[in-house]
Amino acid sequence: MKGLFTALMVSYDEEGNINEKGLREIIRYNIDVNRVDGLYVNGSTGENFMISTEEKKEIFRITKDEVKDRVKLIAQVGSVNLKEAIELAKYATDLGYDALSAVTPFYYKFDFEEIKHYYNSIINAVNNKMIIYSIPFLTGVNMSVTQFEELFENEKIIGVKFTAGDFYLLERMRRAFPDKLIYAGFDEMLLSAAVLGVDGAIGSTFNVNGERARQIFELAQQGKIAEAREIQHVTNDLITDVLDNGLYQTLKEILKEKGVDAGYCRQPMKKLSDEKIGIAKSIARKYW
Ligand code: NGF
Repeated sequence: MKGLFTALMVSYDEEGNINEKGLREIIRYNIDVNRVDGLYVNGSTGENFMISTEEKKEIFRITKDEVKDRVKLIAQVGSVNLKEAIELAKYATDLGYDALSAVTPFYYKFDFEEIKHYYNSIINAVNNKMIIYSIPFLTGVNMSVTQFEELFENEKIIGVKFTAGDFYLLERMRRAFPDKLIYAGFDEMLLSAAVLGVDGAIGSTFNVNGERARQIFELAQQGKIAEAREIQHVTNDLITDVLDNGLYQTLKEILKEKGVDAGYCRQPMKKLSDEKIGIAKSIARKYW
């Protein structure tokens, strides 16, 4: 389960329906061109928090059907509706997903006992493994090393997707949990996280920039930091341009430039203006 996982984009049509053909094209592009080790399905990048339970299941089903066993699959099943999370965990496990992940429960200010109950309830309901999805800047949930340790007491909880810029905490986690899987979540900080010894990374921009991400990660592992830094610089020029223009919409436009039917984002995310579509096309020309 180590390596680079694309946080999979989903193609939606103009009315917001799942575009199965487009989704399959995105999956194939990630396997054949980006050559990632796996896919992280129904994360933030899949626009998961704006879609229904049935749609989440459909995306899990289509993805597994397209991938078969060619790359590893992680199913993000987290939800503030714990019953939904358990239902999705069972569904993805039955489909044969290699691991589950769940975002820390958000919106309400859940205390740690509630968070622990949430993770144990999901993972103890299935015969599978759990990767905690920690993304404090969106959820407001900040956990300490001691709290992670308490969660990791459940042996089925095998790792964490660490989407934060706190490198002191990341170093402390690496030191404390040498046998747990730690995935870097911010693509713009991949090199720094790789230097600290993460086991892999999960990223939205890998949908288009998987090749550079692999170079950064592997060069860092070989200790070739100066070379890796040059590629991270180019990657971050790209990421800065993408973030300025609208993250997921721009990644989809770049995929379209590469011949992939990546569709539109789900409302309430807005469509790009014609001007911004033009900028996205120029980003695609600039970096490839
Ligand atoms: O998009 C977000 C959240 N984070 C992703 C990544 O952690 C994947 C990251 O790649 C993810 O969270 C998910 O799909 O569940 C960023 O998009 C990237 O570093 C640009 O900031 O906002």
